Amino acid sequence: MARAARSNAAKTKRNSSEDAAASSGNFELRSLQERFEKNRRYKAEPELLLHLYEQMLLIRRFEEKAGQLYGLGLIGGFCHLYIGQEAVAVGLQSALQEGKDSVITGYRDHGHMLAYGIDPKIIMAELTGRQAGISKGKGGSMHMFSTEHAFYGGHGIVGAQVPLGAGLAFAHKYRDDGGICLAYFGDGAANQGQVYETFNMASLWNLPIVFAIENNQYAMGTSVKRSSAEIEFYRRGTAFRIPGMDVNGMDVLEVRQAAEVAFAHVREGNGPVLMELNTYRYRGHSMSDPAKYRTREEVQNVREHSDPIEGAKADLLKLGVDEEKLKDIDKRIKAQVAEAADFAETSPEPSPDELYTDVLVGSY
Ligand SMILES: Cc1ncc(C[n+]2csc(CCOP(=O)(O)OP(=O)(O)O)c2C)c(N)n1
Ligand SMILES: [Mg+2]
Repeated sequence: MARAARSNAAKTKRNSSEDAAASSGNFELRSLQERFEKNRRYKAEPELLLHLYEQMLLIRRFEEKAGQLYGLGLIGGFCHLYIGQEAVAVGLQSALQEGKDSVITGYRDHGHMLAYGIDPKIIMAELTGRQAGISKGKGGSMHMFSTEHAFYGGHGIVGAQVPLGAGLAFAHKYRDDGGICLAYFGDGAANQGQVYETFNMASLWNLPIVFAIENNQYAMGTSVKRSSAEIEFYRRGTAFRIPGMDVNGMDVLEVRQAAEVAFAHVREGNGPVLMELNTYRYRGHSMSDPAKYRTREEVQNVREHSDPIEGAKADLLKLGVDEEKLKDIDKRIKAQVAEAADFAETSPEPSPDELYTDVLVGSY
């Protein structure tokens, strides 16, 4: 009783216009999910679907090649592959306005760069530590960056990109440039405290940000069931009045449709949205993962029944696209990736002078 009285007293500290805003009908936790459920799949023209298919296939072939180069010792340090998750970056980023909107993610970032149409050669050159790489060969797999594309990394510290993403969203709002920020993070990162501090501030300040949780079911060797009290990650914004969306991240058209709904909401000035993209990584956490925490059958089952590329292929065939055409696309992409690997193996390493550039030194 005393507790209720205290909390009521605290509430009266708000002024009446704040109260009106807080209790207005604008906040409906399930409103976006309901809108999205009316029509879960984007109605793509065959040309667009073909384009999304090509992008997903490019990521798959690129990552397979990166895995091989790693095995040959040509890539040093960490390397986290995105195989299995392709529909997430491709579906979401296809609905962004490139250069105007900003993107930020963790260390599993090659696919997000490729989804933006960034040249595979300079991404592969980054992996092999060459001067021509997108971070001049000094960032490697986890630290890809391109201000030109408003792509702000590539972060090795789990969860760090979430508050940084809120900063980017704050800049969009402050500059009134009409952009939104798409901040990706994993199911493991979603258990960090800084994520919820960010949710609070982003919601309070009505920031134009989409929080995209790529739930690939594992954080290193720990399954979401072992680590998380609430495994419906899209509900995690509830306490902060952030509407959530539960999306099948293995279906590129479903991801695209959800993006349409979420991005429009954020662009209209309604504050953040939290999307959970349910997906799966086929490879280990990084190249050094022995994968003892799951069975081969589990992985095989997802590959056979939910593969995003096979799904898009089936849709294309239904739309009357010729199977031969799809085979030609695969050949072309394999050649493009082989060329990127050649470039990455043969282009020069950064000169020793580069040790002294892009380093922040200053007194505070
Ligand atoms: C602050 C911090 N803690 C721990 C680590 C070690 N670490 C690297 S990746 C990872 C798991 C993160 O899993 P998740 O967020 O689900 O992303 P995923 O790797 O599945 O894409 C951990 C614990 C780190 N890099 N940074
Ligand atoms: Mg994960």
